[in-house]
Amino acid sequence: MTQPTLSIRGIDMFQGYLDPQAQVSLLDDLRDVIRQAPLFSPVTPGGRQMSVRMTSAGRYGWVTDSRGYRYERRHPDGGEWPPIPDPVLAMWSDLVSTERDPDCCLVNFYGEGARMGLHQDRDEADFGWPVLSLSLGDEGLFRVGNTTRGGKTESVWLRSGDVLRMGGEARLIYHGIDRIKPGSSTLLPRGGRINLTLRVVD
Ligand code: MD6
Ligand code: FE
Repeated sequence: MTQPTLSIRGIDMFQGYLDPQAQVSLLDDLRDVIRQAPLFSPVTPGGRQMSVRMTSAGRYGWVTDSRGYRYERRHPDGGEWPPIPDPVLAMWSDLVSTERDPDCCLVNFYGEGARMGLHQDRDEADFGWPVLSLSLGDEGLFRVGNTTRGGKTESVWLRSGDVLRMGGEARLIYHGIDRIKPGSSTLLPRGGRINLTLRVVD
């Protein structure tokens, strides 16, 4: 069992979980995913365009539009979501469970200026399963709050190759990305940050 390098408010961090070579290799797999299921700019139910662009792999993809936040079996363009890359499934087996695979691998892309407001991950049927996330590319400032809105928060920089596991009491903690640090990684030739989040949906 891999042990966390740091824990903040019950969220386990595995810093440097993926070495640079594994990151480059996974990036190739992600290019295939994005070729099959192009990144799109989601709009919140309230009508705001998100600054992050996204797509998914797996049985389900996470989407948002005027009809709400939800999981869908197909990409907004009508195509099927591609399979979750093997190295991502291996990470899940190591850090979460060998009992079942995740249903969804959400791919978030942050260009310069992109951010993600404080939110809970609560569109899944069973909060007994943790959410696992991997950061690639430029550093992102991750803010961690509480299981209810408001209160004090703490922040930590997520670097390329870092993994977070949000389970147990921490499963419904509010969290978000305040900003990225452009130029802090050379992994992506044109810069930016990619975050993968793995979830059991139903
Ligand atoms: C991000 N992450 O790192 C956004 N959610 O870009 C998340 O929203 C997230 O890192 C659930 C569990 C872990 C996460
Ligand atoms: Fe989240």
